[in-house]
Amino acid sequence: ERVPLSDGAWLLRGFALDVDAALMQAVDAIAHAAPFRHLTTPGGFRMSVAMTNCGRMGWVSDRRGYRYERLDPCSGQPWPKMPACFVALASRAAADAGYPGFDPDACLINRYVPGARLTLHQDRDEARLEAPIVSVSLGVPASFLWGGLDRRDSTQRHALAHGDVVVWGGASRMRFHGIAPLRQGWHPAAGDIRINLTFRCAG
Ligand code: MD5
Ligand code: FE
Repeated sequence: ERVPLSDGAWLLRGFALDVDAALMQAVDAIAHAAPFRHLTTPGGFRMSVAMTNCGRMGWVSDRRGYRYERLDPCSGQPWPKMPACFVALASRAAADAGYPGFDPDACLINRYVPGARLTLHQDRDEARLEAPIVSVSLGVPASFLWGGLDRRDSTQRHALAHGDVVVWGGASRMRFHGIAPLRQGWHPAAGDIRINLTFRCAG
């Protein structure tokens, strides 16, 4: 099912369900090489969401700011390679939403435990803001907060369930968004956590 969310954004409900086991297995392999960690914001707060990356570039945050880095600061090594099943799914989803030729160089992987949240923000650290972001939800469902182009704009909520894919392009690319504190839940493939993959053209 393909639901238009607004100007350039599409919810592809259940789009990743046929490859969920491969995605989860790949996340485990990536986390083995580049463990999930709680980054610090420039303001000095520890993020409740744990993060890692794969691909040529990875998103990091510390006291110096937000940015993309070619090397994992924890290991000094390049981020793990983006698995073929990740690239295939992301480009298939983008094409389905009207963005053919999507070729992401970064995949940020977010891990939410119960209570973890992502406060309202914009994704603006990518070099190519004209490219969409593709996000894949796995595990426990989340309540996605969707605002406007100004932080003070009112927010809508959308439930994002296991296997849902959202393609954020066009005018929606720069909208403020966040994730409400994760509710206690259980998913057979993931346990009590939620995983979100976001594919970006960062470099
Ligand atoms: C998540 N992650 O569920 C969300 C999904 C992040 C992040 O926000 O930065 O890691 S990505 C949602 C997104 C991306 C780009 C634009 C918009 C939403 N939007 O216009 O609402 O962990
Ligand atoms: Fe974001």
